[in-house]
Amino acid sequence: MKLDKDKKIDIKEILKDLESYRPRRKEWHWREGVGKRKLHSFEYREVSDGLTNSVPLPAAKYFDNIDPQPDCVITTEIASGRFEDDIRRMRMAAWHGADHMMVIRTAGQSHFDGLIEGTPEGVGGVPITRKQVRATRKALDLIEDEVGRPINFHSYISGVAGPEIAVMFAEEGVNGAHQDPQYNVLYRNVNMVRSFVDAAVAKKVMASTDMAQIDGAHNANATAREAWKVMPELMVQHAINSIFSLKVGIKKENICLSTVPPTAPPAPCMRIDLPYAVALRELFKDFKMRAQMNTRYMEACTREATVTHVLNLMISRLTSADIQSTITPDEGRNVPWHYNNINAVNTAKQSLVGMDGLRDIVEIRRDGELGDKVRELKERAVLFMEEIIEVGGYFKAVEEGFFVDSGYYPERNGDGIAREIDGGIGAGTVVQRDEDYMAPVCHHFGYNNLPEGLDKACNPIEGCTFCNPEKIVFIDELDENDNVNVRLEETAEIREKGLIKPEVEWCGDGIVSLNLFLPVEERTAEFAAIEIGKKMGLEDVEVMNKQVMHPAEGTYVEVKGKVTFAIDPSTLEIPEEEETLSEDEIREYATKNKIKVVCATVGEDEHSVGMREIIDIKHGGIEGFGFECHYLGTSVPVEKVVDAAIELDARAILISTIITHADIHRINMQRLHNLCVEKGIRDKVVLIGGGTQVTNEIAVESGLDAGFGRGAKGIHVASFLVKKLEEMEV
Ligand code: Z98
Repeated sequence: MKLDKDKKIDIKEILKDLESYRPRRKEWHWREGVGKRKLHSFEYREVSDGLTNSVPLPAAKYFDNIDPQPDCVITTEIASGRFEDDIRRMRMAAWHGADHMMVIRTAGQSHFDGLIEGTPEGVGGVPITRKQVRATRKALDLIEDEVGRPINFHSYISGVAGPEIAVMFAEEGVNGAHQDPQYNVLYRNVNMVRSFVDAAVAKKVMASTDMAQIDGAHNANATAREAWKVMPELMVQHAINSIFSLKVGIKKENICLSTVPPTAPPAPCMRIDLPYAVALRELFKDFKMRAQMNTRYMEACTREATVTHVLNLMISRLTSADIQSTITPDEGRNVPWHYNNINAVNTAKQSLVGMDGLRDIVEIRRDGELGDKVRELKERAVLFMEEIIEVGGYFKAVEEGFFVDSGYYPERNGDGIAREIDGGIGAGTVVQRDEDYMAPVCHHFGYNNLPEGLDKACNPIEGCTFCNPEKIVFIDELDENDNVNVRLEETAEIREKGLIKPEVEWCGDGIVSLNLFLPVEERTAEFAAIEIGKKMGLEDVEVMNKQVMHPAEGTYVEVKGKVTFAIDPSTLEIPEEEETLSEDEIREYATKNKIKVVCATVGEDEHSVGMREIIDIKHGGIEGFGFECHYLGTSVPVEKVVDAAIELDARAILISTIITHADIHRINMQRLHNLCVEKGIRDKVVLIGGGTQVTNEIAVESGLDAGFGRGAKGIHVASFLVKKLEEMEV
């Protein structure tokens, strides 16, 4: 199976024969070809191998459409709740440069005490099941062929079913996972002993397939009231999980610290966040850094979130992050939109490429303020660790509420999260293995009374599921109503007839957004916006974002709602697209042939702006492509324009006519054509009319070669001129 870039991914095809699908790769993949390379006329220093298929940044059209890929892995977090739509978003994200698909789990999955099956719909993420994972991995295998780069698939190993999930991930080719027992203890209230025992089992399994592991320290940052005060604790949390993972057998290069710049503007974030990132890099040398953007202070404004992200990216560049996470402002809006994922991936790609080689010209000053802060942070973290040992170890420290305390250690505010050693989910479920305990499976953590002389632990059972995947039991759907087949059936008409319905996260969801400025105060604006949405025919109208422009003058509001109709593409009348020549082709022709053009606003018309936009180099006008333009001004008689063309030996005449009263625009265009015929130059000059009411049709009917109306740009006119002149030469 191969994807066709002009066709949508066929989910039914992905679901076919899933029971026998095996992942082609299990290990994590860093980008290849990292280093220097030349693209267009630039020498890049921190890029990696390019993609075979991609969508470059919008401005790439000025640079031969190059699409340099930064050196670090770029993540997109996906949380729609329906895996069949997640897959489509992953494909879009991969084309824009994401190679790490992080799939958020449905709310509450950490409290399931075993694996769940089928493809139920989730809330705020997808239920992670074998079928969902296998189908996604299969789709990603096809997507990586399409973009020409391995893609890492990632989710979470947490909750009381952590070890089971780890095994399933290792079997199914999930390449990375969050795994940190402290997360369970602090945020999921899983018993601490159970959580650490489970973690050892899960980490051992993760190590067996070279999965990358991300820790959970950033959650303290996202939870603490004043996130910048938990910096010493974050380092302690990183240290506990990292050393634990290393001891269980995960390679250093697969252990990633989840680091988040702790502050965001209006805080002077660089002076706080950069020393923190430098301290981490130094303290955790040789481990990997997964840089996540700050979401603690994220509101629903995409602009604000993007600026914070870019500031975070500068820190990533300066401290060489290995994985760059991107989260969208949807976190603040509770709707994960396809294009906000893509925008966030592009923000990372754009910023990292824009800051390529920055450290070659800008140095981080280790002396003075930054160096002092780095040292201070390390000291606070080491003191924190010493106090943990002093009180009797990690479990005791948790019982005493050491973690997520809002004091800047060693200051304490007494508001940390405290847990009991014998409390929480799964308390009392850990029992010591009997002397004759035996589990004939590979990569099993801890004591195992295997018979002597075995070359593989699973020999007595002729292979475990890691060694013999045929033994994996694939369970299809368990719920006849809540599954992918039912959902696909509901949207079948859209796919089969190719109907067009707006969409933000799910096929056919019909959601659209409106941007409004309402000249009233905030609260009135909010309710007026909902009313406007309803009057426009939208259903389920909600305000997603509002921002006061001025308390009395007005409010900016973003609204979402649903449309109930679909468009049948066969009913659309789409005019054929005029192909524009490239800027280089136009420039070469115009300069080589020294093309002169006479331009004027004709009749009794004083408008000059439109014509100047088409001519002036500043606004992308035709003189920028090398045409020699002779602008005669406004209210110029048509006769004078034609005489000037003859005198200058011009190859084209551009007239602008804005006024349409009594059809004067048509009359002027006809007069231009007739005069050129009379004076014997009609077959030598290209005649073009322009103006807000002019269309190509009207201009051609009036005897000219082309007409350009609203929205026309210099390049359109220039391209037409070259094509027409070339045609006239033949
Ligand atoms: C992220 N956007 O880091 P549940 N384990 C760890 C986690 O950090 C998380 C989970 C498990 C963030 C997402 N992190 C937040 C260490 C979640 C998730 O309980 O199944 O939701 O576990 O990518």
